[in-house]
Amino acid sequence: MTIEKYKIEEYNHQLMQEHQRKLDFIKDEVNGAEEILQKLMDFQVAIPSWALGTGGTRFGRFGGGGEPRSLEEKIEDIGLLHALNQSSGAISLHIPWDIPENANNIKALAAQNGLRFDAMNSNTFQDQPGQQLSYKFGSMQHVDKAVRRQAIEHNIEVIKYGVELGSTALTVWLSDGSCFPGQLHFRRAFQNTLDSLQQVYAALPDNWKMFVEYKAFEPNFYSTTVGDWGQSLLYATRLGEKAYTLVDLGHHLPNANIEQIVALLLMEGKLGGFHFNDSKYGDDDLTVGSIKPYQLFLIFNELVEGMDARGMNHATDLGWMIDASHNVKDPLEDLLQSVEAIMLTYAQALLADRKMLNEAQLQNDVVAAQEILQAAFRTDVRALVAEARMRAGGALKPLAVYRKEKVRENLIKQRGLKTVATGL
Ligand code: AOS
Ligand code: ZN
Ligand code: ZN
Repeated sequence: MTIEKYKIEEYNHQLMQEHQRKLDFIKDEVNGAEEILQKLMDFQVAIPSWALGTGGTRFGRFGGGGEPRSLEEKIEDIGLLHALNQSSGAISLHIPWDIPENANNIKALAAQNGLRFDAMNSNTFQDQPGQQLSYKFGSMQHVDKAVRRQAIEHNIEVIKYGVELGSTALTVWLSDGSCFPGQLHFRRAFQNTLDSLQQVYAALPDNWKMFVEYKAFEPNFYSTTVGDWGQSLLYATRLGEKAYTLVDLGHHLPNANIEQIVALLLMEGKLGGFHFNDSKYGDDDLTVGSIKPYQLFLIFNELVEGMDARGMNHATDLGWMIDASHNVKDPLEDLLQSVEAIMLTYAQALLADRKMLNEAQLQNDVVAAQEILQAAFRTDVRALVAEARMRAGGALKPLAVYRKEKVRENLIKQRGLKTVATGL
């Protein structure tokens, strides 16, 4: 299903008066509105191919229907999101869930939908039908060299698919670790993992990056072999300049100061990519900004400050992706909400008066520092984000158009009620 451009324009037209009034107000309030608008238009967040279907827990899964049945349909779904918000112009694939049978056709379809290929993801956390050796006790950390070899070869194959599609990054998330004390020799697990990663790294094309994603727990519940940013940074540093740490917001122990982690990784030039989501407890993979919007703002504040300090391009120098799971919402509606939350928070971070903040910090003026940050966080930037979207050809209110156009109902009609997308 597609939504024609003229339809989006019609919906925008109906809202124009109200929008203009709000836009005039905010443009009056903030400095550099045009510059912010341009940055918002440039900023794109990749959608993972595995977030388009209903997610589940180990207790159950309640599908909503109309889920994409193939890579082509996944691209169509993301194309739809991108048509509405003009901020989801990239797709992140997972192998073997998304093996492209014909890379040229897939590339052409993505281009038609205005999408590029973001980081490729490997999968050594599940055994696939017909797979020779099991990952039950880990992949790259495994005590058996043959299992490690299998995991290495799989990652090299993922790079090969990525090259065909024009991707330039590999994200390695390992579920390796242990469930019980004594199960694993920590140093040996680290060394085996490093050695395996080194062999994958050696197969990276020159213009590629490798992202090493960390996670505190799950599916292993006693130790994780890439468990935190310290371990990820250690691997990335040992691997070389093409290797970076990837921060997934849901992968920390409770109350971790993620903004500080981000600041230091950026300082070291070792922050490579981001997986956005939100959580109340563990790796809940909830809609971005739905639980802790102020934390998200503080993270964006460090991202903008740290990237500017290094002269980095906000839109292209880091890999931005949503990594979420949708148990009760329509996945596409949830993704629209997540992208909106990211854009709003990015806009607020761009507003923060960094010069004043720096002065307050140097004066130890704690109250002023808080006021400056909260003034930005409390600014209603919705009209700015909507304006950027409209200028790029998107909808002022993407979610409203999605509902008015009865997208889910149409997808169910086309694809059926019982379809199940590959993913988690
Ligand atoms: C797993 O928890 C990680 O967040 C991964 O980035 C991702 O969700 C996974 O690769 C998808 O299966
Ligand atoms: Zn992730
Ligand atoms: Zn995760």
